[in-house]
Amino acid sequence: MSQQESRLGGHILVDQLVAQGVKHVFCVPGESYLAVLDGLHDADIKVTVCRQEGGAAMMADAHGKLTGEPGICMVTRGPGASNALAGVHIAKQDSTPLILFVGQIERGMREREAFQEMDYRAVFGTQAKWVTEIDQVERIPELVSRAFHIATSGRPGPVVIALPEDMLVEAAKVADAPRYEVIDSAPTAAQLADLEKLLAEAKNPVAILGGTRWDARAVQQFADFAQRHALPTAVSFRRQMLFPADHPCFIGDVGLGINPALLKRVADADLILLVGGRMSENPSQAYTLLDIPVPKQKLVHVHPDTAELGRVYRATLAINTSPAAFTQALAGLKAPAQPAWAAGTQAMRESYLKWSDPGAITTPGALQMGQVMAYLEKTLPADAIMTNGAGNYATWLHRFHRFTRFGTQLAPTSGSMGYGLPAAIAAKLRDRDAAVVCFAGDGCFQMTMQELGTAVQYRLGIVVLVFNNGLFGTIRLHQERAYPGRALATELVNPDFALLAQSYGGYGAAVERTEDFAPAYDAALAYALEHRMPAVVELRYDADIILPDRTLSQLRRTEPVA
Ligand SMILES: Cc1ncc(C[n+]2csc(CCOP(=O)(O)OP(=O)(O)O)c2C)c(N)n1
Ligand SMILES: [Mg+2]
Repeated sequence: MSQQESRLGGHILVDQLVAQGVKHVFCVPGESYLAVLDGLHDADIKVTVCRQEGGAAMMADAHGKLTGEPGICMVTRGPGASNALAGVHIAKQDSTPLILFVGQIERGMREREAFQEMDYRAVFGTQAKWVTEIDQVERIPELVSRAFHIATSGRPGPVVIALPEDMLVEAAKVADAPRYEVIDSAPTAAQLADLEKLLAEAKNPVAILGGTRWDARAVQQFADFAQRHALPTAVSFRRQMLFPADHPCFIGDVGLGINPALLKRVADADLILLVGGRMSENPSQAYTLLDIPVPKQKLVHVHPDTAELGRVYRATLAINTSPAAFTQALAGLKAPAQPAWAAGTQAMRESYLKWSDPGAITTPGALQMGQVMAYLEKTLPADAIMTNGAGNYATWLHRFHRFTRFGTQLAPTSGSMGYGLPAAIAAKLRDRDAAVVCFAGDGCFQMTMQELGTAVQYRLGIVVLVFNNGLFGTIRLHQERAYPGRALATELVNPDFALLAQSYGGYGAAVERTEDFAPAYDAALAYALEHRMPAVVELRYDADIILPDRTLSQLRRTEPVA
């Protein structure tokens, strides 16, 4: 649009999105931002109308995770913004670039508690990297450009922009801002020399990969580096896609339910190379794995945000750069001819292979979860995108699925229930040829299952596996551990999920026995592909199954911890 022409605020805003490279917006409409919707009417931007703002914001987060570009979400004021907070919190904890646009009351009504009025700076102030309200229509290009830079640079995260309704219908003559550029830095030659020296002196190093600002090339470059150094490499909680599980140096994930041998391996290391991650509560095993503030292991911490370096752990060597820039510099590092730790890497690798073998798992009841996972592992294509929310069911995915490619995992490190379905929708909208499989607990699924309507509306052939144990199982597990026999508020009366899916126009089947899983899953997948409609397979399994290696009743018999 020519900068000589006068444009409506809502149209200027949409033109900025186009100028910043936005191709997709996730929204729930509201009367507060009609002028923006009007701008989107003629723009070259796909608009996905969602059923609830929490789902919309989660889709935007998933889009941000897959592309590295800010996911865009638009919601109305008060109630819409409140629902969207669920996704903003995920984007913060997951370091995902996301921009949430919120309709706002007219400027002249502020401070009267007008209809659905909220102070967005106060409401989102602790969750977003930046919250602003655009008061002058002429400043839309400046502030939107800034939002893209903030969301993507350093440690990526969410930005919230409130849009007063009357500002959006004012007109102005302003120029569009050019497309944003992600700000990066590179490790210095001195830092690389220090790293080379630390590696040369190490007897028992380990790498842990986490965070964002990775891409497929960075993953490959680190994998090559690990190979040259025979460096045992783990990934952080729910960051499995950062290192190929079929690589001889991959030794597992440092998260919840960690392989005890891996825990020991990290604790015993003399050098930890932490790339992109923060070693927050879950990977650090509730801040017990590394000493605070000075770990006994030498720590090389690579992170794109200076505020994260030295925040909890005092690193031996802190490098302020993105994983993508860091891995690019690794090719120049000299590798020791025959690292002393190579045999240890192989031993840890063997431990991982055993730990992640679903065939070795036996569970109570007629539906063997180990066999379910074994079948999926046999049939899933390497580029299948796997999504999940929160609940013990996710353990099956994260322990037994061998993630081998970047861009195949959408999992909230924030432990947000309800994430799997919206994430699967965002993944499929982006790549309609991709195989997309969502893992959802019965509790988890019911947080956002109304987005099945979105999946049907856009004809998205995703497969959803609903792990139905009739429980908020994770919480029941905690109750049985801490207050044995005193369960409350953790049992669920559920709908027939297969019928529910059918009522939406999708495919639905329920499975109760191991031998029925493969045909039901195959039929669901075939239906999803042929009809381009969501397919739900409900797994009804024994509620005693809570962990791959322990049942609820076993946990109940142990001593209370409280
Ligand atoms: C939005 C949200 N609400 C509550 C919780 C606390 N919580 C964590 S797991 C869980 C139960 C999950 O139940 P389900 O999805 O059925 O999985 P299961 O543990 O039974 O396998 C709850 C309530 C959470 N993590 N996120
Ligand atoms: Mg459950």
